[in-house]
Amino acid sequence: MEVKTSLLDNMIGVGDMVLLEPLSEDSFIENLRKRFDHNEIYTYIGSVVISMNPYRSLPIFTPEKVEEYRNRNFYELSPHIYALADEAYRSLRDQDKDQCILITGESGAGKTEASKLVMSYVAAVCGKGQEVNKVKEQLLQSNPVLEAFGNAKTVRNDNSSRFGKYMDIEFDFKGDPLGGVISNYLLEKSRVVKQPRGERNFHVFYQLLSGASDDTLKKLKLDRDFSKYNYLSLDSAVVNGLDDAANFRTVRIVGFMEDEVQSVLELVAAVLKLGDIEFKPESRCNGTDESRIKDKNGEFDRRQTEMCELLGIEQSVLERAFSYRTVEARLEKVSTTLNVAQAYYARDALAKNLYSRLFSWLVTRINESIKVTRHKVMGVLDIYGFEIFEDNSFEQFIINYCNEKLQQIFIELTLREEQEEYVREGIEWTNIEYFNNAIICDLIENHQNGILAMLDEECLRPGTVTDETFLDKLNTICAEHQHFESRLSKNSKFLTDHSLPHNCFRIQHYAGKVLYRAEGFVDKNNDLLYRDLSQAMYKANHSLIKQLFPEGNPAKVNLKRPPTAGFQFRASVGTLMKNLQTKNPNYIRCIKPNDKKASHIFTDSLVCHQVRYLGLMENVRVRRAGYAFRQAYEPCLERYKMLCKRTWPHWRGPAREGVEVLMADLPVPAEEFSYGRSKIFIRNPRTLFFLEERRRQCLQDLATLIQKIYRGWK
Ligand code: AD9
Ligand code: MG
Repeated sequence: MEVKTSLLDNMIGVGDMVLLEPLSEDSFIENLRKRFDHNEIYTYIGSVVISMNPYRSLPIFTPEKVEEYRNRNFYELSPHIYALADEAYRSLRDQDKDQCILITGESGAGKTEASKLVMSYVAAVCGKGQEVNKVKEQLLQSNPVLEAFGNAKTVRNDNSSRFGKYMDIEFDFKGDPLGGVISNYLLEKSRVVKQPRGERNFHVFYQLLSGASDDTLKKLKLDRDFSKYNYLSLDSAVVNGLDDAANFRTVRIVGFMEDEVQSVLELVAAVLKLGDIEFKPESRCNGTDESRIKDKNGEFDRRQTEMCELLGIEQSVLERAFSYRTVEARLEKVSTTLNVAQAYYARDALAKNLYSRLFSWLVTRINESIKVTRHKVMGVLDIYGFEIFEDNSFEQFIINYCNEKLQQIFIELTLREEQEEYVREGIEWTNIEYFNNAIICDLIENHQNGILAMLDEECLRPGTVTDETFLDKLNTICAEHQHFESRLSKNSKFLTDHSLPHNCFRIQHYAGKVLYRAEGFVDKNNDLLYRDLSQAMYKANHSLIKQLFPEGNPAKVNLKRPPTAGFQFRASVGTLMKNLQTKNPNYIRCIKPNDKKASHIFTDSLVCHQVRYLGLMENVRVRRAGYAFRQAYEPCLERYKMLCKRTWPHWRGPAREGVEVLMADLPVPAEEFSYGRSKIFIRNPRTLFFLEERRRQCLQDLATLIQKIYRGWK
């Protein structure tokens, strides 16, 4: 492990924050800015990589760069995401340690790009050959497909991930890739039917309409014009710098049959058409209104017919499913008519379910083509980043909960790792104060009185359940929690804010306060699809759609409620965390330099906020608490042996003794360093600077001497 001068170069800032002198929040941010201005977007905190989003393409991801970083030690070259990828890959291959790459940061900070860089680096340096290349292609090709179906333009990010993704890449004993497994987490399906202002639906809809051939569109009975479809927002249908048509051509689903691709596209088209079915009230003789499809034999009817043709569903079956709701209780079946609002609700619920089930099916299907028996594993986690919008709903609550969990695992693992290294090396450990967000995770996920548990309790309670009753429950139970705020929590000795809107609650997350509107929580958590609709879908003469709605099979009468959305999410996040804890973690902490999606702009306040909530200062402090710097004995002796006559030019003996002789010869106080089992630990960065400065002088003296001798000879 060699300390390159680039780590200490003052012009471009220090490459490792652990070596920053003096250390303060200001100097930390100044260092990031200095480096950002010099296109140095990566900086270390020990082995953690901070990545600043440059918002433009930099020439630092070339095949030559890959070669430069290949098989080199972490600190040998200037900080780069490739150094982390290489380190993780080599310890997987050579030391048999399963790895995971944890990428965090807020929306638009560069997580997805970072995950792709790691994957492409690993693909470039691992084995070659026809079979291996095929596996690599399949693994890399899953990205554009999942991004087309799972990403969308939001106000924060033109390519925002609206689902969480964890991919295990599996390797054989030689370090050649064999395949992988992808897990997906809760797709934000509400986007299918409605998008916030300035945002779009999922990319695939726009890609299909602008990129598919005329022939394909004709088969799917689709029109190129976005404005024809209710589900596609118009105010931001075209995104600068995003070429939907070109992207559609890159979305090849490797390993899929021709007819499977056709089925997938049919379902995408069906969702669009579903959005265009409209309803009108029809008065019944008993004075109630019943919903009917608008404009019988006209335009809306035509769209419904086309949709039924695409999916092989009889029109009368679908019509009935949009007009009635059957509730089955034991042996009885009761049918009630739907009013117009309920029919729209049913239509949107069907569209959301259709799309999200199609998405999960895609992941399962991709997994089938890349799955193998596990050997060594490298996991790459790329989830949706922390989100604070003006209007935050159930989706943001879930996304932010997931980020809370990741922050928690970061805290646990970095501290644990640090502690373990000290124990391993036989060095005394001193405790560090830090903010532990376990308390916020508990507020959300506690099985008895966490917010998710209360939401589930409300959803399962008989009687009238509304978002207000849910909020009331939160107000009574969470009022005593120091990270929960509401207007009505009367007895709270903590956070009571009477200016809060009455239908909201606020959580003080590790990354900032977020105001959530309770509206829609109950409905989204319930995620109900009327049984009539799933049965109608099951009756379709279309094998893919039949597969997506197994509960519609009349032979399978299951009166048990499906688990709620929140319950499923909590369970899958729990499994993910357990999985991550068994692996050796590698961290990439992404930072967004500005809110304008622009290059060259570094907004101090925005960066400062992220540095704070990502706990980066604490991270540096933990790293420096005992000893700021550590280095294995061999490379340390190699680098500094010229500073002592007894070790220069060769030391014949164990490296550790050489380092001890060397340090004893230098004017460095003994309390400044400690000898571990395999490494020397240096307490203060200044000591390292001193060693470096001495070394530089030595080299200079040596060069002068050589010149003199050379001149003498001449
Ligand atoms: V979200 O939580 O999914 O909304 P991410 O994933 O953190 O978010 P993403 O990786 O999608 O953000 O990056 C946002 C945009 O920043 C990209 O579309 C690129 O235009 C830009 N970006 C990010 N990283 C890089 C990079 N290393 N080089 C160039 C980058 N541009
Ligand atoms: Mg992303």
